[in-house]
Amino acid sequence: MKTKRYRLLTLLTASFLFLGASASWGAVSFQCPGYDPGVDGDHNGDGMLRADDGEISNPLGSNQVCMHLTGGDGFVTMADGKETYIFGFSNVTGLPDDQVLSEGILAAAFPAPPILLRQGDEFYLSLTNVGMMMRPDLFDPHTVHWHGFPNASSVFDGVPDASISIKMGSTLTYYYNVVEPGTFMYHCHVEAAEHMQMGMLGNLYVEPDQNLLADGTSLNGFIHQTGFKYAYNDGDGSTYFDSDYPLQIGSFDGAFHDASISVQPLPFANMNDNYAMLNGRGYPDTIENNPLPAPVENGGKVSQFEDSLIEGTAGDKILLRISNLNVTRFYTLASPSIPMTVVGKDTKLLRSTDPDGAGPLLGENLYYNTNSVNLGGGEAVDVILDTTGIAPGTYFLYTTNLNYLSNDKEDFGGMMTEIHIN
Ligand SMILES: [Cu+2]
Repeated sequence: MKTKRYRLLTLLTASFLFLGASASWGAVSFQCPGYDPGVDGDHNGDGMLRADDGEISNPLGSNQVCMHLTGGDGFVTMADGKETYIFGFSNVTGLPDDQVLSEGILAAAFPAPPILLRQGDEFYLSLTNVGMMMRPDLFDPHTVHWHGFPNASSVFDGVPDASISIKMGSTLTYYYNVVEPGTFMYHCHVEAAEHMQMGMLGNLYVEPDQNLLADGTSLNGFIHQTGFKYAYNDGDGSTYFDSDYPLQIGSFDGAFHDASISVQPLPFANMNDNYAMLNGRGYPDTIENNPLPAPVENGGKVSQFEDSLIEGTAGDKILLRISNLNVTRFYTLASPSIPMTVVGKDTKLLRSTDPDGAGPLLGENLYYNTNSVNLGGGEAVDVILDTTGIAPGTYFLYTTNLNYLSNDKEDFGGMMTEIHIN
């Protein structure tokens, strides 16, 4: 009884502190230089504001891109129907500052909103910490750490010990000069084992210059054709693809998430994931080509936007941008029917440097063919599926850790999706 009363008192005190804090700090501020909230907006609905899409009136440069995220909590629905408590990011780009708290609270998305940039972009990312609505006793800060990004300034690196972390009710704008293409990923770096297990993980990748040239112009001796897309600046067209799919592999420990909402000691030493997922869903939710319905607990806010259904026409080259931000284990992902060619690893084109030092493009080609890839936390690979000669039909991409083809106790689920070839 004493404990219960104490907990209630703590919650009430924390709530008052939170309300007081948000009122007195008033610190939600979306910093996007040249952005005119009365005129500008996310016209193409990609969740970002781009100067070269005409979405920022007076940008500092033509490659300026802005985005506004919140960090907080919310719920997702596992493929077996269980509502699960998460920490996460949500996208509030372009919202008036005075609506950010109400829209960002209980809106945590899993995976986090995807970030798609182009080589040469200057990226302004504002993060507002809206607090944990279900855990007013928690005062956790959040950050954005762009994994694998060569950050010149540790201030913007998001590692709390070496930079700034963002307290409840506050906003920080990160700045990135995007110099390298490839498949990256991002996550909150505060109490990383906890905040990452709880869901603060997102897809992030950068298109290479080779995609962005005018028709007929060349880069590294390679002539560009409008509309053609490549994974890297390969100089020979060998990373060409028709369509690309970000695939975040990972898993949740349901008991850890339950302990987190019921204010129990967190079982770090026993962390044992029982929901293996692709883009935050277990099969068959992975092939649901729409956002999943909003969990009841979220008050109607949708939290699972990304599916993993892969579609193409026979002959297509399909690029899979696979990343793993899981905190517990390695996973293997296999495509037994459609050959995989690994062309990139951890944001690097798989090619040796040129022994003459004349340039990396002249090095030895290190691509390899396989039918499975194995990734630990923090690793990424770029895989091209070549569907030449593949008969139309349904194929599977799944983990060969066969016990993870399940949604907790429900069999035939977990880390699996379908490839539909027309
Ligand atoms: Cu966090």
